[in-house]
Formats: sequence, C-alpha cells, structure tokens
Amino acid sequence: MPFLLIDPPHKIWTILRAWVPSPGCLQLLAYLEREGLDIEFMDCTINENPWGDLEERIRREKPDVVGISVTCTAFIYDGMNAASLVQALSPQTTIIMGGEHPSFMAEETLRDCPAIDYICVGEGEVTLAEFLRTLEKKDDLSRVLGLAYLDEKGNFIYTGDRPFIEDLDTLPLPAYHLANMEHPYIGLPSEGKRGLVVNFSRGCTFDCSFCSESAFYKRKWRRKSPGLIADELQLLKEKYHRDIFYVGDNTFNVTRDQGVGFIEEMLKRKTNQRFWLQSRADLVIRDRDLLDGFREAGVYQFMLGLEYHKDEVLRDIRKRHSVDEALKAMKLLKKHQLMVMATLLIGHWEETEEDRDAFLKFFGKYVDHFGLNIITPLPGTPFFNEMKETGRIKDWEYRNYDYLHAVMPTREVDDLEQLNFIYKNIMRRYYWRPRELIKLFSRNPILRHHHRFYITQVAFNIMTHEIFGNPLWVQPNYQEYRDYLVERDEALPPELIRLAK
Ligand code: B12
Ligand code: SF4
Repeated sequence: MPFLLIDPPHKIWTILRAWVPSPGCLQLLAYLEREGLDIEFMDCTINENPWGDLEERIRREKPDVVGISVTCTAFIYDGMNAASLVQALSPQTTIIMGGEHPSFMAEETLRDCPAIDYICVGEGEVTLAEFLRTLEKKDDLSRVLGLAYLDEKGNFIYTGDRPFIEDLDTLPLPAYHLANMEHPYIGLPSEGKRGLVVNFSRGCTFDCSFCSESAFYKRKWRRKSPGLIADELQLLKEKYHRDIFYVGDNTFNVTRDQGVGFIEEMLKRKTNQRFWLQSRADLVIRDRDLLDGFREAGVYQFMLGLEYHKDEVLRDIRKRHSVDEALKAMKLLKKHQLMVMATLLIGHWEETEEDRDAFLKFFGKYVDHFGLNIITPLPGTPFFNEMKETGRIKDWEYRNYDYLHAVMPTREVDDLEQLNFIYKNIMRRYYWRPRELIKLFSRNPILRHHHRFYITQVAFNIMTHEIFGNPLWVQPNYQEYRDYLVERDEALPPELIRLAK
C-alpha cells in the first residue's frame, strides 16, 4: 500500500536560513523502509513550485495513504492546507498527520481540518508502521495505540499512549538516501558550506515550563550510543560530504558518559567534522573537565538555554539553574576556546525597560551567537496552560508562534507590535556594537563566517526593511497557499479561509 510522507510547503528558519531535511521525517522513513513498507518522501520546502508540485504528484500517484509532518506550531496551517489539497485531489486517500503540535492539539486540529483522518500522537515509528499494516488489512484501528480521530458521530477518540521506543540504537540510520541531499538549497549557510541538522537523542530530563520537547517526550531522555552516532556522521562525511552540524538534541550531555563516549568516538574516527551542541549551564559546569576533549573532537560551539539574567525569572520558568551558573558556564566555555551561543527569552510579564538594558549588558559580554527569542506559550506546555488560564494570550494566530513574534503583552507593554519592535531593537543593539562588528574579522573562521553571514545578510535585510520598507527575506520558492489558490483561480471553501493565510 503506497505511503507518501510529506513535509508540507512552509517557510524555512529565516533567522539562520537553515534549509535541511527534517531529521524526524528521515528517521521515520528509515524505520518504515526497514519494516518493508512501500514509502516515498516529498520535502516540499525544496520544490520550486511547492504547492503546484504537490498537486501534480498527488494527481499522478493518488497514494493510498499520505502522512503530513508538522513539528512546529507555526506550520500547522500549512499542514492543514496540504491535507485539504490532498483530499480535494484524491478523496480516497487516507491522511494521517504527525508531529509535536498536532500531537498536543489533536482534537482541535481534527476539528479545524476535516481533511485529516488520523493524528499520530507522540513518537511516530511504531505507531505509523502498525497503522499502515492495520489499514491495509482493514483491521480495527481503534486497537492501534497512539492514534487520535473523530468517529462517525464526531466524537473525539484517542486510542491511548504509545510506549516510547526504549532503545534508540534499535533504529536504523536516518534515510538520507530518500532526501535530495545534493539539492543546492540543502545546508546551513550561517555555519559553513556543507552543513546539516542531525538528531541523536530524544527528550530531556528537565522540565522548563515553556519547553515543548520535554513535554512531548514526557521528561524522559533516550539517546543513540556514541558508536551509532559516529557511524551516522561517518556516512554523512563519506557519502554526502557534510562536515558541519547543528546537533538538534535538546540536551546533548544529559549524562556524562554520552559526552565521554562521543569524544572518544570522534577522536578515533578522525572525520574532521565540526559540531554545535545544545546543553545546559549546570551540565557544562559538571563536565568542565571534558571541554578540551569536546573541542578536540570537533565541537566549536555550545548552545545554552540561559534565557534571562534574573534569578526570579529563571525560577519562574523552572530553569533549575542560577544566573551565577550561567555566568560560570559562559566563562568556562570561553576559557576552553569554545563559542557560546545563548538562547534567550524576553517578553516576561514583569519585564521593564531597565531589565532589558541589564539583560543586554549581561549577555553582551560573553555571547558569540545571540539567540534572542520572545517567550511563546507553545501549546502542550505548562506555560501555555498557565497563560491561557490567566487570559494573557492575546494573539491566537499560530503562525506567529515562532519565537520571533510576541503573542502576549507584558505588564508594561500591551501593544504586541511595540514588543516586536523592542525585540528587533535589542537584536540591533546587540549586533551593531563595535565588539560584534570586530568579529567580522575574527581569527576564528567559524565566528567570522557566522558574523559575516548574519550581519551582512540577515541583520542588513532587517535594517533595510525597517528603513526603506524592502521586503523581509523569505526563501525564493516560498508561496502562500492563498496565492496558489488564486493562481489556480479557485475560491476557497469559507471554512478554510482562516487556514489559508
Ligand atoms: C531539527 C530542528 C529544526 C530544523 C528544521 C529542519 C526541518 N526541515 O524541519 C531547523 C534548525 C531548520 C529548525 C528551525 C526551526 N525550528 Co526547530 N527544531 C529542530 C529540533 C532541534 C529537532 C527536531 C527533531 O529532529 N526531533 C527529533 C525527531 C525524532 O522528532 P520529531 O521531529 O518530533 O518527529 C517525530 C514525531 O514528531 C513524529 N512525527 C513527525 N512527523 C510525523 C509525520 C507523521 C505522518 C507521523 C505519523 C509522525 C510524525 O514521528 C517522528 C519520529 O518519532 C527541535 C528540537 C528538538 N530537539 O526536538 C526544534 C523544534 C522542532 N523547532 C522549533 C521551532 C519553533 C523552530 C523555528 C520555527 C524557529 C525557532 N525559533 O527555532 C524554526 C523554523 C522551522 C523550520 N522547519 O524551518 C520548536 C517547535 C516547537 C513548536 N511546538 O512550535 C522545537 C521543538 C524547538 C523548540 N522548542 O524551540 N528546527
Ligand atoms: S533544559 Fe532545555 S530541553 Fe530541557 S526542559 Fe529545559 S528548555 Fe527543554
């Protein structure tokens, strides 16, 4: 029974212009392939004419089952539009959607978009394989754990939690052969020419209130063993010539042995690849004696979710480390010649102008890569529930839930546009300082490359947008679904108008 997995047309990450195949989709495909299922993949983000190409493929193949991946809340409408299009072109196709947002908001998603038949709630591999087999045999789908759907009477049905795969080493290597790895778009231009995003673990044992991954993986952490990680990296080097990676694991070194093993393997394999890892301040301090090893193994940067410069706020969002620890971790990384990327959150309820000045001063001193975000109540998180209850969420347009747009006011600033302006202003104040501009000529090639890319392309584009009204950058092949429908000269059913934005 032919199954087509779709990463629907959506915007790519405009801040770093990262254009990479979804690691979740590639892992899912590899599993299905090993199970002997008949699968194909379409990453619409690299198509020149994304909606038109999707239309053509569905018309041509009319697959029995289509899977749509929607990890980010901000892309849920794109996923719904893709489902509606598939249903309109091939009504007999069964449509299943998966990913973080639809898992958390299964009922809402099913009711908002009748074209979706099923939602896979949680981790996809085992559920999807079982779903496809059960569907083919026309057996009872209510017995497949991890599925959500509406029955004939419109009742919401959830079949129950699918247990997590205990050992991620049992998974095959991601199906890179099904992605168009040589496509000129695929890469991480801010990091280097042959960049990619990879994923070696799932979840995190901490419970920051705003974090959707910790909620999605129920505060559990599972990882691939260092040997298997090194096998994947070696394949990426030898077959696909990829040498610089953003390792998307929420927290790479939850346990110390993961770091030790990774260092050993990478030193042994000598693949000469570079890595940007994500971790936490307290874990960097714990593993301070491994930092030289990490550097020698190819790690050039740690991204730490340091969030804010005030302990009250860190306590409030359950960060479970202190500002002192954040400072210590940044200093340690610098001491060991590792770059510091900090992901930071502004837009807290009690935040004042003075706080923002202090924030910039505090982080401006050590950070090389300034990952500024606006705190966002991602559906599925404790923070979302709290904000919903207190009535603070002002913008319910999920497209804006990308950490770059304010969707909640602060006590002082009620106007969301004003908060968006404040966000851009902090970015501007950070990057246009002499200390940052000097980095354009840094002796560290990665830092130099990053700053040249970021300042001359991203920051410059934002500045000319604000001064002269030039359009903000979006990938050249991006098309709004609404525009595609206009191109097709087709009116949208009224119930879908909200989605077609
Ligand atoms: C890789 C990644 C990226 C890549 C995207 C690559 C791509 N083509 O999608 C890059 C770096 C470009 C990126 C950018 C952004 N990202 Co990002 N990213 C991640 C990251 C680090 C890893 C995702 C991953 O590989 N997970 C592991 C796999 C195994 O899990 P998975 O993808 O969820 O897939 C599983 C299930 O969901 C399910 N499943 C998924 N799809 C389907 C489909 C079907 C049919 C079925 C049955 C099942 C199924 O099965 C899969 C296997 O078990 C996560 C954080 C994290 N560690 O999870 C953030 C994360 C997904 N990103 C996030 C966000 C917000 C963004 C951005 C919008 C901006 C930003 N501020 O970061 C941008 C734009 C997104 C984009 N696609 O361009 C958020 C999303 C939160 C939310 N609820 O909205 C996350 C969770 C991080 C976070 N909390 O901030 N990102
Ligand atoms: S440490 Fe990072 S990944 Fe873990 S719960 Fe907090 S924000 Fe999420």
